[in-house]
Amino acid sequence: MNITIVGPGAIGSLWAIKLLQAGHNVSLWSRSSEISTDLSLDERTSISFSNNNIEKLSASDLVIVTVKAWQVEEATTPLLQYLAPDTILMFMHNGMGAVDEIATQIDAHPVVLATTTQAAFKSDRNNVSHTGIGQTQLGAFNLKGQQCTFLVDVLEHALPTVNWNPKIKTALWTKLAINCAINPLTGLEQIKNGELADQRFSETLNSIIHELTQVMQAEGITYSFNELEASVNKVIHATAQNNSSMKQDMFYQRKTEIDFITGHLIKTALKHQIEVPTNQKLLAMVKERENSWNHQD
Ligand code: KPL
Repeated sequence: MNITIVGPGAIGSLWAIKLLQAGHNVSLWSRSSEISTDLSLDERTSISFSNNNIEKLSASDLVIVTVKAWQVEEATTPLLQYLAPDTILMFMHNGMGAVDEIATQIDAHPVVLATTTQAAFKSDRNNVSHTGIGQTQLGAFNLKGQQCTFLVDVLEHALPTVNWNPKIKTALWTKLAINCAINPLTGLEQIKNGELADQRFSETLNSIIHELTQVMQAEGITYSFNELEASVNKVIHATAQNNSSMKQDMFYQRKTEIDFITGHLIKTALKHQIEVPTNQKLLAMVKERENSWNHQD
């Protein structure tokens, strides 16, 4: 297939290399003005990808957008004019709500949502490490997206394991719940994920999870408090040594994904008239920190 990866950060670069090694024609689209980008995975020989090539973009069968949730609109909409209507758009990022914001603009295309627990780290613009083996779930965003189950084979061959989930919303909410529990606290406290197992966080984590359970239930996703707590604890232990994406963003004083993680939870809670004070407080604290950097600029 002809595949373009939009936003080759850590996860995008990992998929670019794996898909190319699986035999596909892969090119990149990024903010950089260079016409080619060398990427090397786990310190092996570097591979040269063409970057920002309109001809290759126009010939794409599949465009995988791996930018952060808050960059989805600005990264995707300028590219639509170059795409054929049958080009498949796949979005893979933390958080929810970003694709809904551009739903009407992209509805002519088959649209697929992806969520992954593969972990990757980019030490600089050319080097990516595959730091954790995970699982990728795909599901349809629109009617045309339902015809794209074959993508499971394409992606599975490149970087297993990949599944089609007809209830992708449940998978996205489950990941969102884990991010709501782990990301703001690790970002604000600048601690590794594993430190959340400490007793001093149990009360806050309990109320985050309690609020999540209520909102998810209202959305038709029935997780009991105990089930959700178990899922969160499992990830805290499995990724104990990880620096969460929000911890890293806040360390480098970059804009965080909070609006599409905790922010999405709060928006949904409002819709159902559910009170979520703990999550609201965490959103306010992360925003306050973000604003303090902007004032310094
Ligand atoms: O997705 C993550 C992130 O850091 O954004 C978790 C699951 C919390 C792993 O670090």
